[in-house]
Amino acid sequence: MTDPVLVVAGAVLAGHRMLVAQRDYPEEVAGLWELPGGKVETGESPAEALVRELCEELDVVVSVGAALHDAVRPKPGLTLIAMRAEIVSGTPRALEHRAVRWVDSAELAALVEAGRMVPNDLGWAQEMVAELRTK
Ligand code: 523
Repeated sequence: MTDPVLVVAGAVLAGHRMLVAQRDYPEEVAGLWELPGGKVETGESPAEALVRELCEELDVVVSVGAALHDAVRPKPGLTLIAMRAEIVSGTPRALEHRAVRWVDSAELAALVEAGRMVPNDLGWAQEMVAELRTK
């Protein structure tokens, strides 16, 4: 049996906007937008993994807050969680993605409606559409 994999993604917030990143691979999801993040490594907490991943992928330092509501289990042995985060230093740039952009509630809703978010992130995107609308 392979070890269970936990992936942590960041709902990086600034004012009434959230950061989304455009995947470059694999082919099935290339061009679609996601909450950036990656696999939690042995010995790391999810928050520590998110800090490391967003530094590697976006060249920013973040502080990590509360988890979003839903955990996603696309297949046995793979669990995805998302946590709120705020940038402490740096300006995000796409080191491993095609692009990054800040979206407000309406822009995020438009990505969802156009089928341009990665399928695993749809529940989180919907949660954040509602949350960003209140900011
Ligand atoms: N997802 C996903 N949504 C999402 C992330 C960050 C990841 O559905 N917002 C999925 C995609 C992969 C798995 O989680 O099935 C691992 O994500 P990935 O590839 O971003 O993780 P890394 O960067 O740790 O993995 P490597 O590309 O292998 O280094």
